[in-house]
Formats: sequence, C-alpha cells, structure tokens
Amino acid sequence: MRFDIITIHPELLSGPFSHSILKRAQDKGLVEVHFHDLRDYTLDKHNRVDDYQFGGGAGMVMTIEPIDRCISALKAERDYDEVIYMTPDGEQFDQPMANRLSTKGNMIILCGHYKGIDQRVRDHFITKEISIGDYVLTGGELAAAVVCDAVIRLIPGVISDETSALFDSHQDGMLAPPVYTRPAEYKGWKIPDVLLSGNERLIEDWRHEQALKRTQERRPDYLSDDGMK
Ligand code: 6GU
Repeated sequence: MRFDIITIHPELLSGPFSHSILKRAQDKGLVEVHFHDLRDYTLDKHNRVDDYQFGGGAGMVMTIEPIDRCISALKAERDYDEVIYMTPDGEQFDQPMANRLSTKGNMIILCGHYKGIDQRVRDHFITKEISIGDYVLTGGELAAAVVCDAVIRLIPGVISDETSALFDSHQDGMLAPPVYTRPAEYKGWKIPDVLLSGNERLIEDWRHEQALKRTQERRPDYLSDDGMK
C-alpha cells in the first residue's frame, strides 16, 4: 500500500507517521507514505496556491493548477486506485470504509484548506471524498492522518496480534467489552470474578453480554430491531 498525501502543511502530518505502529509499518515495508508540499507545484511567482472566488464572497479557494501539476506528476509514475479529497462535506468515514480502503494499493489524498478547492478539481481528478465527522477542522491534514491510521492498522502484519483488529469496537457492528489487567484488586476495586474463573466458555459469554450491553447503551443504532446479536 502507498499513500501520497498532498498538503500545504507537511509538518502537520509528519508527526503521526513518525512514531509507534505507523512508523513500524513503514519500516517493515508494509506501507509507504509520501508527503507532497503543494507549494512546490505552483508556477505563481509568490508561491500562492489559493485565490479569490468567482462571484465574490469571503474565503480563499485553492487553485486548480498546482493540484493538477502535482496529481499529474504522481499519476505519471504509477497507477492509483483512489484520488481522495478530505472535506467536511464528503462521505462520512467509518469502519466499513476503512476495511474497504485497506484492500487498495496506491492512493492519493488531497488535504483541503481555506474555503475549499476549485470545483473542477473535484469533477475531474477526485474519485472519493471523505469527511471524518460532522464538525469542521482547520484543514484536511488531521483528518487524513486519522484515515491513514485506521486503514494502515488493518494491513496484515501491522498489528502484532493478527486477530486483534477483528475484535475492535465497530468491527462487527458491536462495541468492545471492558478489559482488565493486573493487579486483580487495586484500592479495593476488583475485577469481575468470571475473568479469574479459567472457564473459557463463561468468559466468552460474559464478554459477549458486556459488549451487547455497552452497544445497547451507547450505540443502539448498531443493533437490529429486536436488539439481538
Ligand atoms: Cl476531511 N476536513 C475538514 N477541514 N474538516 C473536517 C473533515 C475534513 N472531516 C470532518 N471535519
């Protein structure tokens, strides 16, 4: 898998990819992440990548030329499965979308800014528009990092315990049950007895029950009409 992220703030993005699991995934060669500074692609003598919008109104709009030059340069090197635009009016990102994206090869991610980008970029280059939720961020960079994180951790071999990603909250339309570790008692706060029983069947039943309870309380929309799973 390969991500090419187009941004006017590469420094905002480098952090999340330089540590922990995302760094290890790159070191292991499981994913490549490349940042492209949009300003390197503008022909404007003042390095501008935005302009006033036609028809008037507040807010600058990202211009088409540097984006075209950057995307075209990337496409000349390899084929891409998706050209993604990060925007608050995109399709809402969720676990099924992360799962689908984790099966793709090469992806370009364009981070939006200002009032948005010239609509012709969306019409002619973009294959998918993604929002990470119903709120507005200052730019698409943090949202792009969120999407990449959720996708990269699904690549086989990225998470050491291969099966653990399957049991995540949201993965089967259920939230995850509570977990505990040592000590079994802390300041008088005990863990549930069943977890010390050694009875796998009972533990499995308890976990399912707890996951169901948590899902009913917090995400009833996940459960079918009869509340059974
Ligand atoms: Cl992808 N971009 C921005 N600027 N704000 C957002 C978003 C994206 N997703 C949710 N809010």
